[in-house]
Amino acid sequence: MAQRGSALPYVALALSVVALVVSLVAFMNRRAPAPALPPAPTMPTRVSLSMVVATFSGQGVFAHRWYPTMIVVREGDTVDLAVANPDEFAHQLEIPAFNVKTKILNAGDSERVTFVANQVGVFEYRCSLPYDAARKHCTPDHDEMRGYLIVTK
Ligand SMILES: [Cu+2]
Repeated sequence: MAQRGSALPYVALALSVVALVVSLVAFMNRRAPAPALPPAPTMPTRVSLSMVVATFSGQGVFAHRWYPTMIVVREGDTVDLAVANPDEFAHQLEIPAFNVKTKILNAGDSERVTFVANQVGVFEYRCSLPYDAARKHCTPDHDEMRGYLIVTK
């Protein structure tokens, strides 16, 4: 009977060892805490970009686009665009949702436009000068000269 009673300490010791091993394995596999992200800016910022008429050609394709084709800003940002037209045809940038429109940009012209991105959403910008070959206004791919301004919260 005394032998039966003496087994309990060994069982307790074995369980303790198992618990210690489990704890050690868990401790060694712990993950490093994720680095803290910088706080999101709360004050509106100014986004200054140069935008150009870009011409792409090759493999039978000849295309004109406003470059960059996509701009992402935060609501409240002041967007400052230096718009240039190095193309040989005239173009005109328009962002209807923000009442932004450059003058007609003839070959080599540039103009700076500034506006506040005061509404959230996805907004199109495009060339507002219809294709007119005789006047060297825009190009046959006029309708493709579109890009998107994305304004996030
Ligand atoms: Cu155009």
